[in-house]
Formats: sequence, C-alpha cells, structure tokens
Amino acid sequence: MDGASSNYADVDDTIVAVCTARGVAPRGIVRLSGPDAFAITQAVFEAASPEALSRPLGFRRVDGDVVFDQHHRAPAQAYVFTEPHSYTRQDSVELHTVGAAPVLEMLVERCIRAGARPAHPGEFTARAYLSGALTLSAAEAVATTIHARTDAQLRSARKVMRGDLRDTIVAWQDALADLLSLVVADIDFAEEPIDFISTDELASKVADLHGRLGALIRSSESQSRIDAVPHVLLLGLPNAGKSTLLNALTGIDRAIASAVSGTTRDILTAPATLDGIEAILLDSAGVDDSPDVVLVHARQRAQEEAGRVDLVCITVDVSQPVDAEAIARLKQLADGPKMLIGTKFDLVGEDRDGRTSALRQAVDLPVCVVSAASGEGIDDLRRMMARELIAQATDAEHSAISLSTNQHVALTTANEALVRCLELTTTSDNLLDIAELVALELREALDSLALTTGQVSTDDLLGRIFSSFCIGK
Ligand SMILES: Nc1nc2c(ncn2[C@@H]2O[C@H](COP(=O)(O)OP(=O)(O)OP(=O)(O)O)[C@@H](O)[C@H]2O)c(=O)[nH]1
Ligand SMILES: [Mg+2]
Repeated sequence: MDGASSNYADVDDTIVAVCTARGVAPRGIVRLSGPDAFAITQAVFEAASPEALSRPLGFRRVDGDVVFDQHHRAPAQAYVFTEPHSYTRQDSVELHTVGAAPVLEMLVERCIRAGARPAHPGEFTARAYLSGALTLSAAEAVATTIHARTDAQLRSARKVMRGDLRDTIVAWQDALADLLSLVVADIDFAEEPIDFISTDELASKVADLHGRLGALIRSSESQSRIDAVPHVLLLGLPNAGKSTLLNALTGIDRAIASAVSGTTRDILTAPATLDGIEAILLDSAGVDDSPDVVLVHARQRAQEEAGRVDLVCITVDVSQPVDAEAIARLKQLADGPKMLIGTKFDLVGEDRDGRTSALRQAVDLPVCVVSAASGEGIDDLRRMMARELIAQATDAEHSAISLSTNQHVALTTANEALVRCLELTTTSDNLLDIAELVALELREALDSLALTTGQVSTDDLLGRIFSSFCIGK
C-alpha cells in the first residue's frame, strides 16, 4: 500500500478526477466531490444564467461553458448534486464537456488551481462507502464492474451489487451473534442451574454454518477464472505452423516462423481479439522427443502452460496424413478444455473433405481447418475459440458467486475460526469448560464476516480495496 492510500478516510477536502474512460469519446466527464465542489465549479464554469449555480436543493443540470482562460472555453453542462443527494453523499458536481483528453486534463488542472485535490484511484467510491451509501461488498463490486471484460463478469458483479451475497452473510452473522450470546450467557450465569445451550446443540449449529460458508467459498473459487483474461495455448508437433498461426490470429508479426523444426524455443504471448473477446494467445515450442536440452526445457514449459490455460488448441499440419496417435499424445498433455486445429489447409490437394473427416475421426474434439497462408478459416477459428471460452465463462458463472480477494480471505478466516470452534466442542461435554475459548472463536468468525458486509472498517483495508480502482471512480 502506498502512503497516499491511507488518506482515503480523509473526506474533508474536495477531490477531482476525469471519470470517463481514456480514449476517443464525444463526451467526457470531470467529477468533483467535497465541501468546495460548488465554489470550485464557479471558478471554472460559467453558467448561461448565473443564478442557476447558487446552491440548489437536490439535483440540477446547468448549461454553460467551462472556461480555461480569456480565449479558450468549451460548451459544457454542470450536473450539481447537493449533499446527501449524490453518489458520495457529499456536494458533488459533474462537468460534462467535449471528450478530448487534453481538454479534460486541462479542466482538472483548472479545478486543482481553484482548490481541488486530485483523487486517488477509487476515492469517490471510498467516500460513498464511508458515508454509508455503499457496503464494502457493493464497493468491491464497483471495482469488478470497472474492470469487467466480459458479460459474465458484469453479471456476477451485479449480483453482489444487488446485495444477495450481503443478505446471506448478514443472516449468518445473526446466527453467529445468537450463538455467541448464548455462550456468553452460559459464562455469565455459571452459578445458575440453567443451560442456555448444550455442547451438542452448539456443535450442530456451528457445523451447519461451517458447511454453508464452505460451500460459498468453494463456489467462489471458480471466480478467478472469470476475472482473468482468458489464455489460449497453441500446442503441437514441431513445424505444425503454430507460430505462423499466432501471427495470423493476432495480425502482428509476433513470432518467428520458419521451415526449420524447433524454431520456437520459449513461450511467446500476444493479445488477440477473438470475436469480441479479449484473449492472450500463447505460442509454444513444438512437442516431440528431441533430446536437444533447450528443446527439452521448452517442451516442459509448453506442458506446464497446457495445465494452466483456459483453452488448449492442439495444432497439427493437415497437409500431412493424419497421425491419430500423435494427436492422442498431445491431448493427454492437457486436462482442461481443448480443440483441434488443422493447419496448412492450402497445401491439401484434392482430398480436402477426406482430410477434414480424418481429423474429426481422430479425436473427439471440436475441429477447425485453416490456412494461415491464404487466410481461409481464420475467422471461423476465432469464432470457435470465442465460443469455447464463453462456454467455460458461463459454466464458471453459474457455479460461482462473485467474491473479491478480500471477501474470500475474510470468509476463509471466519470458516477457520468455526473449525477451531468445532474442534473445541469435541474436547469436553461441559460447555463451561470451553465457553471462553468458544466465545473467542465465534467473535473472530463474526468480525471476519462483518468485514464483508461493511460494518467494520480499517484504513488499511480501505486502502487495499479502493486503490485497485481507476481514478475518477
Ligand atoms: N503453405 C503454408 N505453409 C505454412 C502455413 N503455416 C505455416 N506454414 C509454414 O510451415 C513452416 C513452419 O511454420 P511455423 O509457424 O514456424 O511452425 P511452428 O509450429 O511454429 O514450428 P516450431 O516453432 O518449430 O515448433 C514455415 O515454413 C511456414 O511458412 C500455411 O498455412 N500454409
Ligand atoms: Mg514456432
């Protein structure tokens, strides 16, 4: 954590940032939040009718110009929100103007000269959280939304925003708090002949919660697959045309390709857009039984990657007779989703259909034949890869509840405390013997759950979460 992020809890100054994504867009937005938001706006924005900017009640849109200096101005609208009717629940202004990056940067600079401070990444959301407008789960879901690359990610981010997860966890917190109060009552009224809860009852309730928490944690573990940009590995015998294909798919000359077997000696990566999906393509060294030391090492790297990536494309030269055994060996190197690509289709003479069906018969995988030389089949291949990746992302989404790393850690910590609590219940039938320690573990579990529902906060935690945001959010 950098030093600056510890300032997130400091909400008394006015922050400013461009809050639209970088890049070409017709409109851009500069956002201000804090006690001086209106005063700063008045210094940089000239309203068409000046009284319009006097502190409004609630929300107002004001037309006018942003003014850079005597000679430079640009048409703009100021959307003014008075506390608490804004995202951050502070006085806030959004200045909507032309989208050019230099204009927006100049406007931010003007605001800074008028008294604003540049916002840290995620500081607007941090303020929304600190004011109670957002729970920690919802704030983290904002971060996921900002970083979302696929529809699947967006949908699971929204699930958390709606608070489904929060409701579930709050219910667990209630159950834990009930248990804790019974255990504490047992301690407080040790002299009385009343048992508020028996060890067996306690054990069965804790076991039930432990089961539910465990299920949530496991289902979230596939989430990391949704979060990452998918990786696609080209795996095949030497000279199969992998590097040439990587270049064709990415549209750049990333990899050296040559007629000499064993040209590629390490894993090469290149970004590609596959039918609207961002992916990283990996080119690997041809896998055969050559004893060359470098190639042996390169082969190991290829195999390691095959176990890690989201899709393995077994690549074979279809201009040669189909070698089902070689394909089967390559298939064994990867556990996860796979497909088969036949390359150099332009070199196949008359028997195009025969070769294609021989490939299909060789292995039970989706098959695509292409020619990097002529471009034939390359678009189909992109679509097919995208389809395989989407199918997996959707599978992962169905089984996953979106948990951020912080939530995952907090839930795991809570679950560990429950396990220790269960272990304690096996050491004595008399609850009084273990009550103090049980109470300690239940408290620990409660505190950890509270971290995910937003009732407990520390600067450190805030800094960790909010500094992963973009500036302006
Ligand atoms: N005609 C034709 N030749 C191709 C095609 N794709 C690749 N080649 C040729 O096949 C040879 C091997 O291509 P590479 O892309 O280097 O093969 P590789 O699988 O990366 O090989 P290694 O790195 O050695 O494992 C080169 O001479 C390419 O020009 C294709 O679609 N059509
Ligand atoms: Mg190569």
